Amino acid sequence: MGRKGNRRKFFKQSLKSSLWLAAGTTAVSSCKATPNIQAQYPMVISTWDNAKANEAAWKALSDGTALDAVEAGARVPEADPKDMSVGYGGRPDRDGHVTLDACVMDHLGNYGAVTYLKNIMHPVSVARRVMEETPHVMLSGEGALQFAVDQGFKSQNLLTEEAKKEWEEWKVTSKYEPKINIELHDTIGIMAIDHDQNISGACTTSGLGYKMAGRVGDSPVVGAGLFVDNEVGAATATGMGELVLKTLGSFLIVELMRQGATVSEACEEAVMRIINKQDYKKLQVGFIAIDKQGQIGAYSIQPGFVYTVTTVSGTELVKVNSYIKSE
Ligand code: SD4
Repeated sequence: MGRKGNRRKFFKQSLKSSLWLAAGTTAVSSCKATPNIQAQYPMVISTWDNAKANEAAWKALSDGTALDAVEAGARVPEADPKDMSVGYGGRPDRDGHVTLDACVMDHLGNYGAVTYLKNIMHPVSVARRVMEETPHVMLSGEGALQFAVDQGFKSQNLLTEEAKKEWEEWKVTSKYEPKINIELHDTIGIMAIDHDQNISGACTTSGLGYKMAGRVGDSPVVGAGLFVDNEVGAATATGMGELVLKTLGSFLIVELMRQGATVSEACEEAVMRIINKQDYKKLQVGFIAIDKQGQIGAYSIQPGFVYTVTTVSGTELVKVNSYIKSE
């Protein structure tokens, strides 16, 4: 059997061993504080409780690249109307418009992003097209929408009845107050290492609920919401984008790793930059990162952040240590 045949066999076995996942999402109460996972690849890791996204990514890894995997994974919450911070069903801005930010970055250092994109369910796929089909790295607003439509993406209303109802209730007081860990499906940052040990990442979000019209967060910005350096590793962020943008946490984490920090140390340092310089007390930011060998690190400001990791041994939901300890 050739290399490809061996790979397929390996993947059949690994998919089998992680099939228990397909039954549903792991309950957070059963998640572990320390993962049973040795540094290894292939692997998929995503922010929050995103087992279904990881499953889709893992499947895509069987005969695709890390880039195929992260795109496939990110598309799952984008299409899920129940996930109210990503894609279809996402919370709108103050004016009732769902506006989406997303990016992808591959092992060659290529990057593509869309910001403030309306009416397209899969911004992550549009971001990939920006990367692959244009001479640019980022398209925004009307231009991004026009490009998506030209590329064959369907334009549709993304505001679900449920999100609209919540927004109308919010309008009664119009109190702008981001909630910590508002739900366990949140912005997804997803990273994968494929069989060739190449790393890619993606990040996709509808941003902060009831944000100002025109607001763009960290998620589509290279070095803030996501950064991949195939020689070293990758990092992605979730939470209050303004804090991440002011400290460029994902780039910082990868660069610290390049200079010798462990993945965990680098994540902790990125959170400490926020703690030391910003008003963080009522806000959440969480980082997850991997190195080239598949070693995982994560850290957050507030308790309650989790990540989901999938390897040949299956999928685990893992609790992240935080600067502020739970009571
Ligand atoms: C943003 N970072 O737009 C995103 C939102 C998010 O968990 O990650 N929420 O600021």
